[in-house]
Amino acid sequence: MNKCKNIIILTIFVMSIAMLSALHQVTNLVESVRYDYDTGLYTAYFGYYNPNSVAVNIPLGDNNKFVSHSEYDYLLPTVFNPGRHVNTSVVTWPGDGALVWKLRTPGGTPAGYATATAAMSIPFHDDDEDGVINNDDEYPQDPDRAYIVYTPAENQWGTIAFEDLWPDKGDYDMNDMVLDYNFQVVLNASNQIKDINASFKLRAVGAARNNGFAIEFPFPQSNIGIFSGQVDGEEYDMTLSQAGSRAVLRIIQNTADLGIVTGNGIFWNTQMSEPKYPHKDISFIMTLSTPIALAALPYGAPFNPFILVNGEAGKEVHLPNMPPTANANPAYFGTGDDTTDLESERYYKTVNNLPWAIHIPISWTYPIERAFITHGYLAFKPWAESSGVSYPGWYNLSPADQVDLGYIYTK
Ligand SMILES: [Ca+2]
Ligand SMILES: [Ca+2]
Ligand SMILES: [Ca+2]
Ligand SMILES: [Ca+2]
Repeated sequence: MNKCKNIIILTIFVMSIAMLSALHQVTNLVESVRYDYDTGLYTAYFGYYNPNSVAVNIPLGDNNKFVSHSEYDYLLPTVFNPGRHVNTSVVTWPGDGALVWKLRTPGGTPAGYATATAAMSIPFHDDDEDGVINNDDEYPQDPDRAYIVYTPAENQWGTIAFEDLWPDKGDYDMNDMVLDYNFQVVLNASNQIKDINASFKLRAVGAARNNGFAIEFPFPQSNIGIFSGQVDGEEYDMTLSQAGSRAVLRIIQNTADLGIVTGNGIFWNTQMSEPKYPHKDISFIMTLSTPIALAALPYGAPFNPFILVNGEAGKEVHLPNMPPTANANPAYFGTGDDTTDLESERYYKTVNNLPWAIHIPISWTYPIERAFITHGYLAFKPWAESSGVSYPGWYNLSPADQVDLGYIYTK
């Protein structure tokens, strides 16, 4: 019995060694250093890249510390999630010597320390010589990057919500897929897009159908140099493809793929009587091989998002006034309640201009299952019918007389 136990322990020990030796070193880096003229203090932004598919724990101490500045050690991460993470430590210091962060992954290859050094940046110098002075440059050490444009704004979420019964209005509850988003578009000194990074929170799936979610970008797939996607901190296989001259990124293959089960009258985060599940964190990073001028694009962030109804490749539902991709099946256009007409560039609206998808610059409180959006948000219909002229703030929970909370998911 004891021998058997020893063998098991030995096996586990050998497996642990094998797993450890397969670990790659987590690398740390300085994203930027800023100088504040008012306070005379410097602020360093650190990040890291964990190339492993698992999170790596590195406690503070010899393997994870600032050299000669241990007073800031508490700001360092100790859990390193897979993938690239930016601005994970923000340290403001008086410039009494460089901040040097040393990091060693136990058992990681290559062995030894990874080092990230934040030197005092002279604010009006242009260290990377990209034409943007250090203090205006979000990436003062990177000549390929200078600015970040956030949509809807830094540290703010917007919402995209879909109705999947298109081309019919159906129950028009606009909660069949609800995602919050924040886009970070990184520009070089010439205002050309270098990276497109995005974060999403999948908040609701009020659909019996198993829908997919994708975004079309106004440039070809061949211009995407680096790409990776994640769901809940794990690598997730998002597929890139080409539709006509544009790239399509399938972010969610289908909602069942994310472990979301609906049906038999039960939906995901749209019924007040059912449990509320934590949202799914979804993100991607994309780097373009050849930067393209932001001003030359037909549309910017959040670009051209759409759902694929029941995962059907050609059955796309886009925001109003946004075109279908070249892969959409035109047989649906102009059927049911839809009045899409490609020739006159009229897309995804009813005859009264009601849409099947909406884009809102805040994290929106959406309707409950099978409640018409027009019943929950009384100003929605006149807003849509006026093509956005009347009631531009229709999506807010105030004033109270424009909202019926009995039809809204407030859980
Ligand atoms: Ca610069
Ligand atoms: Ca730069
Ligand atoms: Ca619906
Ligand atoms: Ca629904």
